Amino acid sequence: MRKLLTIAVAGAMIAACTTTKTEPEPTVAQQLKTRLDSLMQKGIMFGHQDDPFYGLTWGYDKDSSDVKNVCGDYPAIMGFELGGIEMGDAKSLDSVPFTRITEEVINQYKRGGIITISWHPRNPVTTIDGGGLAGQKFPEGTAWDVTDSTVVKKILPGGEYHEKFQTWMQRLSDFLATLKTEDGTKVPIIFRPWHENSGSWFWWGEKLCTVEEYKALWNMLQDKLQADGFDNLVWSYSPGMQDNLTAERLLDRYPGDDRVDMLGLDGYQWNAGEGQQFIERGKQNLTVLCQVAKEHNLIPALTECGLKNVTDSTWWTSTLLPTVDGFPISYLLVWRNYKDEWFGPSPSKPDAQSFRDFYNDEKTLFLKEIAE
Ligand code: BMA
Repeated sequence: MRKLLTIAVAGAMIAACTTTKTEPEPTVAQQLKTRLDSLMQKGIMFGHQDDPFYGLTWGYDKDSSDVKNVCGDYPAIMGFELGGIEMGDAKSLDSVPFTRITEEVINQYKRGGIITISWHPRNPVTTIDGGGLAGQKFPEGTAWDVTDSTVVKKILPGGEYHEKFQTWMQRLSDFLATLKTEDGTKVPIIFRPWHENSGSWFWWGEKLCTVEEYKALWNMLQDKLQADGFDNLVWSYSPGMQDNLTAERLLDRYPGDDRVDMLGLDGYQWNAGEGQQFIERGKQNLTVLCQVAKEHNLIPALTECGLKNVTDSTWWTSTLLPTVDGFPISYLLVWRNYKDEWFGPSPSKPDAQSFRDFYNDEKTLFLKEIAE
């Protein structure tokens, strides 16, 4: 009897344990990852940098977008750039007021779209303290200033500029904290710092720091933002496209499976006649990207791409679509429509029809097809 009672009590305890055990609520970032995974089954999302701020024929109107003005729908993904926030500037390096960036991030979230953020922080060693670009000639002091090849080392713990960079990271953190709705809901963000590190045009580029220093840089920023409570960031690691990319090459500075959620590539076509090379290189790179992403349980994406000034009027359907066709990537994002250098469509340009055909293709996803 006593034995029976013991068994009954033990059984009840086990039952109580299993029924009361609750799964922890998924974080905002985990929820975005789940959404990205399921959207990937539907198609490839289209993204555009700085989409709601300015276009080729307008600037700072409300509810405008060159993409929407061409095809009637917003991009599924909008890219936003935070370069300048580290200085405490009011406007980004691309002249967008940070208050407007906060507004448009929230607008895109509320309409059911997805947000990705890049950051081209100035060079903390060569930049003039507190002085913006005053008196400095481009690229002096900018992210593209590679005159000092030991910047990363100098901002890591123990480095001469470590404290200065901590202030810069704090300013970034303070801005990210503004990305929430009125009821305090944090906006999910794909965050893509220290990108294109396989090239050497940014101060964090390949020839400017060792593998260990690069990883320490990644970890320093990630640890800081995690300590500040940002569980709404999906971390995207995005080197550049390369000729004959290999898995080893793609991963040679990879911060690790516990630190990365998305694996991206950035790759451009610079001249009209080079579409075939873009397709071939793109397919080769995407093959490796998708394979590695699968093995490491990462979400693959073409995190930046485009043809400079869209000088081929059929580019969207003759080049971009065949490049990505058949690859299970989450999204592709074309860079901003700046008057001197643009990558998106515009109603005022001859590629508008090709873009509408691209929009109508069943593989591409725009806002209306992803909004819940
Ligand atoms: C580059 C160019 C620059 C811009 C930077 C950050 O590719 O578009 O003009 O400042 O991105 O957005």
